[in-house]
Amino acid sequence: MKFAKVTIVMGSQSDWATMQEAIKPLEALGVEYVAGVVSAHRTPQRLVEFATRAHEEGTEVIIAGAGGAAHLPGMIAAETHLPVVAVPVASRHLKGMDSLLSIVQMPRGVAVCTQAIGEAGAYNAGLMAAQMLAMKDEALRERLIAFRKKQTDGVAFELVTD
Ligand code: RP5
Repeated sequence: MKFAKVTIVMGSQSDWATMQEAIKPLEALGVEYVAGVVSAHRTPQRLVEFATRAHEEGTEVIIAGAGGAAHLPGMIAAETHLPVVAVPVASRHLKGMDSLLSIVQMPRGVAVCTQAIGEAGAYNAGLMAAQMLAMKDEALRERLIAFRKKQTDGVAFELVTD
């Protein structure tokens, strides 16, 4: 089991196609990360070990993605005080509505920071994790501000027409 400042976990190897979007902003902003598989249902003891060790192992933000009966983010949040940024992975039959509703309807007192379904949600999870770390990391904050400015500057007003 590996840990980094941002530790990304997902319910299955099959989630990686979606969850790999999370590493794009982290790499662009120079944030250390690691990614692995923790399943709420198939590896419940790994989930408890991961969530209870994460803080002492140096993790500051957890990104957790899962699909279907997506209990991973909420169960991790139940076992740690660290912020958990959640990604509902699109499922085959219900297109991720099951994942979203499983993740977002947390009971009062245990919070997760739920993103959009799918790749944009995974990307934004990486961005949100960087924003959280930037609150106490001035150099990262400067890179984040420059990153956002570049994005803004890249949106042209005029439409490209023939
Ligand atoms: C969930 O079941 C995983 O997060 C994944 O989105 C979904 C399907 O997993 P596999 O059957 O592809 O391993 O637990």
